[in-house]
Amino acid sequence: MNKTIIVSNRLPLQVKLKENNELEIIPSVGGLATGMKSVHAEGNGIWIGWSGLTEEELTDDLKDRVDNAIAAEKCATVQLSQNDIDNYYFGFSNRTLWPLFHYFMEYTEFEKDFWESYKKVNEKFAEVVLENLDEGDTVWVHDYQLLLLPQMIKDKKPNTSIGFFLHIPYPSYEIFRTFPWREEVLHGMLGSDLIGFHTYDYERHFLSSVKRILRLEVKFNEIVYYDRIIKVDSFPMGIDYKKFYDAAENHMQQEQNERSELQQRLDDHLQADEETKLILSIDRMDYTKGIPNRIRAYEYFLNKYPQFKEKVRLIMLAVPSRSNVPQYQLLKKETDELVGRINGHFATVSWTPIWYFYRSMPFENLIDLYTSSDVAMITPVRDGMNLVAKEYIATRTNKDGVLILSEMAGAAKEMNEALVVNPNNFEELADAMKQALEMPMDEQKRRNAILQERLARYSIEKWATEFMKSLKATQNLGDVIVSKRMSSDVETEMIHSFKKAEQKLLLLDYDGTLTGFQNNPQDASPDAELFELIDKLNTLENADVVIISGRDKATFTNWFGNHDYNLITDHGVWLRRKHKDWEALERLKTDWMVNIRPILESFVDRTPGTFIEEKQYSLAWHYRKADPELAQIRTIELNTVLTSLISNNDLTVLNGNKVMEIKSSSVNKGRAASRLLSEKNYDFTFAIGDDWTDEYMFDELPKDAYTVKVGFVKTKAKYYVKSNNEVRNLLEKFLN
Ligand code: GDG
Repeated sequence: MNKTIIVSNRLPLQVKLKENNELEIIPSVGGLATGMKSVHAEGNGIWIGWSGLTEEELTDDLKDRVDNAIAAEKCATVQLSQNDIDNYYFGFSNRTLWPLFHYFMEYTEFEKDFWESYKKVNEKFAEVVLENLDEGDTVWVHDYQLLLLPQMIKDKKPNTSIGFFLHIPYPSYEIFRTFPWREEVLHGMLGSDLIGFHTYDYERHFLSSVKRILRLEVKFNEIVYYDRIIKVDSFPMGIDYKKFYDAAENHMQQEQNERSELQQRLDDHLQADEETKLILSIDRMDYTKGIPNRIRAYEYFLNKYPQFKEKVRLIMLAVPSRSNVPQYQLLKKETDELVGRINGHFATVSWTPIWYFYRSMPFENLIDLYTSSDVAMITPVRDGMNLVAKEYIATRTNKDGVLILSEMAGAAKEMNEALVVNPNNFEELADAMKQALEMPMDEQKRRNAILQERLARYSIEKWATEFMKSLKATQNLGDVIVSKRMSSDVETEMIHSFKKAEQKLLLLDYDGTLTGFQNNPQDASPDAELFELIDKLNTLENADVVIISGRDKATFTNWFGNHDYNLITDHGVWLRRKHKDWEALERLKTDWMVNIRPILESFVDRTPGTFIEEKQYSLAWHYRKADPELAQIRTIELNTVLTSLISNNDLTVLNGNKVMEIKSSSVNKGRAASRLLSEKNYDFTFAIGDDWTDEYMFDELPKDAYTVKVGFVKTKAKYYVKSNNEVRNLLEKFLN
């Protein structure tokens, strides 16, 4: 039975060595572990990750015991050394990616050693995944520590269906572009078939980077990546709603003597005065969570609305996190000082404005805090989702309570009924606190009823199921493209017919086919290896090898002047046969150019990065270096502007690969190819090309011709190869 392999940095369990030297495995009860429960439980599903113990901590004897104990939980470990943890985890993950993706550029460290370690550790994860992977399995990779993993798996096992989910924000292109290893990381992620984010904003930022940095075609939310289509979508992560709701219900029914010590203290406070209120704040101690801002805003609130002094208390739980990273130490210091200063300044004999806990608490205490607080103030400066906000609402079984939520948290997108604030605007925060503390009960209930209904419906299980469903659906995405991959069987058959044939014609497009696609057309001149290949092909008996291109005659004369090749240029205007001079296949007018050129110039002026190439019989507007979105708008505009002009002049607009070319309607590669075909009785024809203009050629050739498209796009060719890197190898086959 096919299984799903879940991969995350940490396994959903903790390994503890007890005093009697026995091992204790404590499964995590966190959101992700719950959400993945059904996926993990299915068949022989397995979860791969780090156990939390370094290689140095694992003595030989302990290692096997830990492995076995973990295997019993359907998990497998990736062994990491202390050095790996320092560089890959605390280094690249937490000092490079975490701040960068949360817009903390000033905290971001671009360290080559961190990056090298990150690559090495992702390889280690890949090895363990590959050891456990069988044909037909699905892999679901989680989070920013493993951005390179999808591609590492796909390279080795191309048929594996791979999903990736990012739990933190994906930053705007303007941030991401500063990252030295941006291409590698994007390619790493694109090893997936489905890439999921919490919100549409992260999704569009990612697509924007893919378009601008890798210059890939993006159609709505699908990326064309060589011969694959990758789907990108948003899946806002939910919580285990029932768990929090039920825990709160049980909590409400507790007798006095069953209550925790914390709850008893909270009760004392609440009973001291009818009017007294609690505002809750819970987060990991992390600079993205906006803790100092929140404290300062609370101070501002007490000054702006002094009537709340002695009536309200901020309970702040800050859970220790990554405390060996310097910025976290600074943050802790700043928080301690702020709390001290405010408490010192405002406290009275019977009131301290802030109760501050720097520790983690057991689940029961978390429920104590959620259920006792009238208001929850969750105001991160940047947060992928924020589950605390959702958990607070889930515990409000009477539907009372007010959530103040930062608009910078992914959760704000789906929690409109909360008081959504900009965490940097103290005025707004102070007013929101007042509004929350004074909100009429019926309004609280109305808002929370809507929030709860959504949270109950889109639970964490639903989130996981939806993701898996979407991942499964990506398996059919490739079907829209009709041509078949050039397989080794087809190659063998093709070479067989080639050898048998008496008259053979090979039509080879140049740019993007025989050479790679260059940003600058001038840079695409032929290299020595290509000359050698064409020279050899030219020695084949009874075979006419023709380079057929949209390039102009002058460029080809310059490049191939000294070589005895068959050449067709300007999309079929000029032909130069071996040993012969150039001959015109078409007689064309060019007087239309004076009218069209100024129009193109005005587009060049308004579209940075574009330029005009003037050929003998056509004008081309190249936009490969322009911003892809602007270029898309401009091509639509230019097509419209040209519509009336071209019909009057018998012109055609060819929408090629990042180029629009205006030329006479009566010329195309198809007509040129037909002309050659009519001259000899070819019984074998082969044509290869990457561009839209090559479609004319594919269309005109006989049914039994071998037509090959370079790249994975809609085409009239029968076969395709993945990229132009494969073209030369394919042509070599004719020589064997
Ligand atoms: C990342 C993203 C995204 C907190 N304190 C205690 C405790 N918790 C639990 C909460 C909640 C979880 O930890 C925190 O989740 P968040 O979503 O708020 O934040 P991150 O840890 O930063 O998580 C985030 C998330 O991934 C999921 O994709 O939402 O944006 O940064 O479940 O209840 N639990 C216990 N004691 C504590 O003291 N038991």
